Amino acid sequence: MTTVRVVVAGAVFHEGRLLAARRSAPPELAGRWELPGGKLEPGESAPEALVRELREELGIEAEPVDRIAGEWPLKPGYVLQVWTARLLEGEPRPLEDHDELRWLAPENVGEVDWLEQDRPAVAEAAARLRAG
Ligand code: 9L3
Ligand code: MG
Repeated sequence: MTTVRVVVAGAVFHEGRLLAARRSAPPELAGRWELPGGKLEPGESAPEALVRELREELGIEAEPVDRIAGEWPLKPGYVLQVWTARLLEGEPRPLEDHDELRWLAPENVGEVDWLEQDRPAVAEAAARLRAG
């Protein structure tokens, strides 16, 4: 049996902007921008994993809001799911796996070099921000 592992990422919104994070690792992904997140641990739901990952990677408290419909293949055996999330507390800092962060207005989301797999969810997140 093949088990597909889920990676959950957050489209974190605050004051009408979307948080983008530049990866510092692994080497083949370093320099590319993503919606921050990571792998589910055994027994975790996607929203639970997202809250944990955002705390570990960025030092923020965030509340998952809605799943963005879709599932995007990553490296073999992994798929990406994306949730919108609201920043509750803290100023994001690149504590782990990132070296730069940016808050992007919806009209500026195209300014960074997103990982291919994140692009459909980023487009949807920007559309939701534009819609208010
Ligand atoms: N990944 C792709 N897009 C994302 C995230 C959070 C992750 N928005 C890919 C990169 C890695 C794998 O998923 O190959 C696991 O991510 P992590 O645990 O290294 O963040
Ligand atoms: Mg991660």
